[in-house]
Amino acid sequence: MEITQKLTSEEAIKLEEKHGAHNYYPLPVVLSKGEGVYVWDVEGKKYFDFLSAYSAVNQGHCHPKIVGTLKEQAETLTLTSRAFFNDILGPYEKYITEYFGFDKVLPMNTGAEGVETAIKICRKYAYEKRGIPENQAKIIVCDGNFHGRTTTVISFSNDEDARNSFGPYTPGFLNIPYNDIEALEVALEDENVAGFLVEPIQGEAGVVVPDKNYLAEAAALCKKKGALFIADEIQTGIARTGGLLRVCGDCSCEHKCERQEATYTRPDILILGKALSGGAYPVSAVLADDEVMNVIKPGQHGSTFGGNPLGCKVAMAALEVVNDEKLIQNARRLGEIFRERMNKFIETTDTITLVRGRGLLNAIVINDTPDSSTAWDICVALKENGLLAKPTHGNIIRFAPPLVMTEEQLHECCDIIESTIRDFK
Ligand code: IF1
Repeated sequence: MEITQKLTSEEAIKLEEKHGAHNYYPLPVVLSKGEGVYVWDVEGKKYFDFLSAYSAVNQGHCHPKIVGTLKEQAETLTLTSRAFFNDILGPYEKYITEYFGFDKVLPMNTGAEGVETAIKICRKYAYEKRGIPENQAKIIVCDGNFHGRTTTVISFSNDEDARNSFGPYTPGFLNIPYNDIEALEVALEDENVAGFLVEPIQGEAGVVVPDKNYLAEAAALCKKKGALFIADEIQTGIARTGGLLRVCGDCSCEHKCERQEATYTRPDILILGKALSGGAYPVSAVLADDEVMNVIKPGQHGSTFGGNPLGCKVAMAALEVVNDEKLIQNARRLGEIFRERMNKFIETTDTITLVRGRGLLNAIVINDTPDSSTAWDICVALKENGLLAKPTHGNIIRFAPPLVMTEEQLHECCDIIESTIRDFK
């Protein structure tokens, strides 16, 4: 395999240091190529990718079907804006709404834009359909949430780094503890509550999986009060957690998922992003039924790039890959193997205390304080041993490989993780 060595890692890092805003603290590895579950650095060293660009490359790096579609459409038509119709948007809208079982879709680009869109729809629905007085709508959100980085979205974050010194903040949000159904019930007593925005598994918080019936009960409570249940499946959706969506829960409706007749806790508004394009292009989407989506009229929301033919074509290919390669079933099966192996390993080591997750969205908790550097140091050691992962919240390491991984590769990765941790320090 030919690797073009234009820059050394050190040179690339220096360029970013000098010319880029310092808004990230990356692991010191410079990648220049990806294929399936693998990425290569500029020196040609090969790694297993256990981050998958925060679950955007569920279909694997540079998937040939997705890249092929991208190339073909890029040579045909990329962007028209929504001032004109294009011949891909309509077929895409039909495809994605049938795929997820909603009447309508509103296409956007990034996850945060999807969340903003959902918030706007929810507020407008509250004023126009539920008689909540203008400017009084409140949306319930959870402590520990991560929904993106816009000024409105960080207004209801508890992450000091993400929030501090970016005020004044957008009002209209009510924070409650995650996975606390009583707290939701109390919060919903407020007459002006328009909706409940929730991650079905909290990613940034460290892959926090709620109790079995939490999402179903939350959806039922919202329905009773007329509040909209808004699921942010930007990270958990598109097969990552062993269901088409995480709100599919732990049911065993795999055959239904395959037929796209999901019998899941149905959100009133569903937000998708990341793997909707397989990581090839920024594509996000907000789905809802007519009753809700029809509150948006011409001129009230949009985006230059949202619904562009290139993104739409790529998204259709990316969703087809999920079916073609049975990624839901693979994520579920490999996830069980991963947690089983880690649970066995935990019995033999003091370095990790817990493994948790669903499908191939998992995390291990390191036996040290959140302000220690142990998790970071383990990730650096993992990198040396050919596996890339990133710590979250100090002492937690998230493991989220592409869903195209084979069982054999997963065992090889577990071997690397176990030996790295065993040999650590
Ligand atoms: C960064 C975390 C992951 C998300 C959910 C919306 C968005 C995200 C549930 C916004 C984005 C990313 C963004 C990335 C870090 C990352 C992340 F660690 F911060 F929490 F994945 F776990 N809803 N998550 O997870 O989507 O606008 O970025 O397309 O550095 O901000 P976006």
